[in-house]
Amino acid sequence: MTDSVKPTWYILGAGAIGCLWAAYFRRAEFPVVLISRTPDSQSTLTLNNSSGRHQVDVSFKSIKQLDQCIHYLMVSTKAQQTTDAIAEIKTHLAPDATVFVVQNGIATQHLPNQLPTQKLFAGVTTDGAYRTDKYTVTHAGAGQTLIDTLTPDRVTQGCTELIRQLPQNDLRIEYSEHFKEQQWKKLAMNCVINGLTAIYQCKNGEVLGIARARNTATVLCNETFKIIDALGIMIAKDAQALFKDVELACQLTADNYSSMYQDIKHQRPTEIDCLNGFLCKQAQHMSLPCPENQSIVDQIKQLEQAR
Ligand code: KPL
Repeated sequence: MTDSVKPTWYILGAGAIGCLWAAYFRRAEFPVVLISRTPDSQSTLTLNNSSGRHQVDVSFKSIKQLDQCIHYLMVSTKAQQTTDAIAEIKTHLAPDATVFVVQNGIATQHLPNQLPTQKLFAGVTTDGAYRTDKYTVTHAGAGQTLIDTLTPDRVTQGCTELIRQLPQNDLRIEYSEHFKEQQWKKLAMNCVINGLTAIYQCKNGEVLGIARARNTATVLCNETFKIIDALGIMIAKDAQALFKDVELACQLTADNYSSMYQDIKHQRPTEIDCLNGFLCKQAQHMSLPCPENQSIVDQIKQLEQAR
């Protein structure tokens, strides 16, 4: 493929991150199809970011409406939906398609078996984004997206070949040599920020200013660090360093509403089982106590049920 020919990216999961990337793909002149659950006649997305308000044209399609073979697929569904979403779209994928999964949580290990011939990449992002309606997304915190391949045996130039096909002008996208550690560190940060912002119903930049939330964040960092450390994964020097990482993420995405806050607000299922719930399971396997993360799970489940 020559540099001037930009591939069409299909995006499965039209939430905040899916819409954000769709808008940036379009600004970088890639054709984009956003795959949504139901057929949609809409063809524009509005993006609000630090440089203003931008309208981009995007094609919306349901899986049933897909009539072309997909060569480039980004998956930005909720962590718990990824396996089912990929199963649904699998027959539309070219055997050598590039599939790029950007999600919270750790559950990407099984994907090479689910898609045995495609080139798979995973990403973790600290970009903060929220939608004010289905077609309007705000980029509320400029973070970074770290990527790595999940199938090194199926790609020739590792992540460079993927990065060339991504919107690099507006987003910071980098290959990470220590991707596994980054994925776990992001999980740890999500275990602290997401639940607390949903419970205290505040923006990321406000949560550590609430005394009780700050105290809970400190004990959550201690517990989370111990569990991940016991798994032999080095995400930070110590629990204090993890707290500093959380603090920085909150500052960088100060104006953002975390994905869990948004899920509770819009009465959608949250990712709690793939975040704090997942961490509690790891702790149980090692017979380690996990009361702080369990308490976040319980409080979020209560909020989900209160719908
Ligand atoms: O990953 C996020 C999320 O909301 O899920 C952060 C980085 C905390 C941004 O809000």
